[in-house]
Amino acid sequence: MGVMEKFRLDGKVAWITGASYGLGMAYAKAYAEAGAKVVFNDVNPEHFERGLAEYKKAGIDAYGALCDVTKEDQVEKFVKDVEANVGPIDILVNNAGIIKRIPMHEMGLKDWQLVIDIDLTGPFICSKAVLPHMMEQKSGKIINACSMMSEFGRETVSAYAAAKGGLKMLTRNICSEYGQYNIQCNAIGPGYIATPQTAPLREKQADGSMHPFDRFIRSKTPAQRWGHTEDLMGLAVFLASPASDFINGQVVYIDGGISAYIGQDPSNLDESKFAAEEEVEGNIKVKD
Ligand code: NAP
Ligand code: GCO
Repeated sequence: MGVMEKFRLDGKVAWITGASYGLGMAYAKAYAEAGAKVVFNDVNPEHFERGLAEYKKAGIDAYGALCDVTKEDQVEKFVKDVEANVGPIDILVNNAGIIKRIPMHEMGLKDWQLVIDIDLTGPFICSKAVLPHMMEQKSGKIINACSMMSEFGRETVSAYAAAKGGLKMLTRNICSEYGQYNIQCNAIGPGYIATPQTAPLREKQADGSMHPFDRFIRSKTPAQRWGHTEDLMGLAVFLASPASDFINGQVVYIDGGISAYIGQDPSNLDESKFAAEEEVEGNIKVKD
């Protein structure tokens, strides 16, 4: 097999959880371009329908259904349904995730539990559902959505950091337990990417100036910009493809250099440099 062919996903069935928009949809579009049949789920019917329409518009024949990743019965039913209508799942991306930005001493147990359920227990439930087939066919790829918060803490995101730190270890454990079946489990660790999840951190202030967190992130990032969903597509394909068959249990950070850099004084940033870029990102800045 030629080296470029090793990046192809022809004939593979790729399930991306929570892929009606955002990073999940970017992964799904990349997989479709690489030859895979795309399968996705979501919980919000309106977002799901809009996602389905967007795939159709992009010329992608995606198969989807409503399914909550925290509900084992729904996930099992979804996987059976996919196996019957599309085929067994070769690639799983545990993408669905939420964040609650609440100081820990004010966070209710319900919010804590919801984040842990979706961001950590969801990947356990979905991985468990696809592993038997992957073990039987002696191949499979599981890709988890880690984060800067798999390594670093920050104010207000205790549950998210606990879940994403746990997900890093679940990644290593799936690798340890199922590597013998030629199953690779790795994680993508995105830095700060412009999606609806991070839109509140980039919103302009009432006086038109940059959000302080936007300034903070750019000053922490050598590239001085937020990531775009397209920045993650290459890695997502690589980790799903035969080109990464001997990479297992790794979190690959894709963060414009944040995790290598101590950062600079935010007041040194030249805000006018970013004005044009804001317009490009405008369409994904606000979650409806
Ligand atoms: P996003 O824009 O908020 O999208 C998250 C998706 O997950 C949505 O489609 C959402 O559906 C779905 N979802 C939420 N709860 C679900 C559930 N119980 N069952 C099924 N689907 C569910 O997030 P994103 O920015 O694309 O991020 C995707 C993943 O990457 C997340 O795990 C996130 O933590 C991680 N990540 C993101 C960044 C970043 O900077 N954006 C950085 C590092 C890691 P509905 O909205 O329809 O409910
Ligand atoms: C936050 C952000 C992050 C990012 C991402 C960083 O409030 O700090 O939402 O957690 O989304 O996970 O890698």
